[in-house]
Amino acid sequence: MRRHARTASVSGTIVAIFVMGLAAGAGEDDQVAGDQALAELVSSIPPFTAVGQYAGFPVNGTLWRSRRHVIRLFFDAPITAPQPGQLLVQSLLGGGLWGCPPSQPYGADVSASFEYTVEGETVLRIYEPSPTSTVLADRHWYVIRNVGDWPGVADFEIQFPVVVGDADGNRFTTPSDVGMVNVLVLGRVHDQSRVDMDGDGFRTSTDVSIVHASQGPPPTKPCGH
Ligand SMILES: [Ca+2]
Ligand SMILES: [Ca+2]
Repeated sequence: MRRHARTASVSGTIVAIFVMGLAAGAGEDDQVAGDQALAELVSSIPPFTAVGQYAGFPVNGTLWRSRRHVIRLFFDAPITAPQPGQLLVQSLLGGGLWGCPPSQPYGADVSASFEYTVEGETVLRIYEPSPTSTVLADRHWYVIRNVGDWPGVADFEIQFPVVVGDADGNRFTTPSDVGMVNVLVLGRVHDQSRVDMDGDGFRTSTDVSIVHASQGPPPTKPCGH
């Protein structure tokens, strides 16, 4: 029998605390014959913004690249990699007939534009392989959702704004971000480095140019989310 967990509606940290609480007192569920425990989402890099959270979203909680985005989701139990469509990647829409909530809250699913690999059994790496894709647009909000189609994983909904150039993770792209990227030491960086704006694995003058061209505030979160 499949159990559907609640949709994530609090921060990743609170979810982690709640998950630990469930583990401590999960005797009843665990004793249900034939019940298969589902892996629960615990946290992510970058930190996600929860449903209903409009302000004060976490430091480094933006997607900062112009392309080749990398997101890691951390679970409390082993997982298998989803197929496109089992995990949904969609834009957040607003402005329905009555303004809020929107009549069509989500855009088209673009999960087929990403690759999914499992690291160490419990971490899902989501990677956009195309060096030219603009599937995730600057200054827009996106959601990653499991609505029951990813086997073995509890439902969740997590949200991220794209703020290209936000190296320091404060949601704005400013001269401070330029300063972080424009340093003398150029070269190879890790795959989730926030100074690598085009995701090619290196800090170069191209990254500096991208930050220069993307100065500005974060996008407003569409109402109803
Ligand atoms: Ca910033
Ligand atoms: Ca780069």
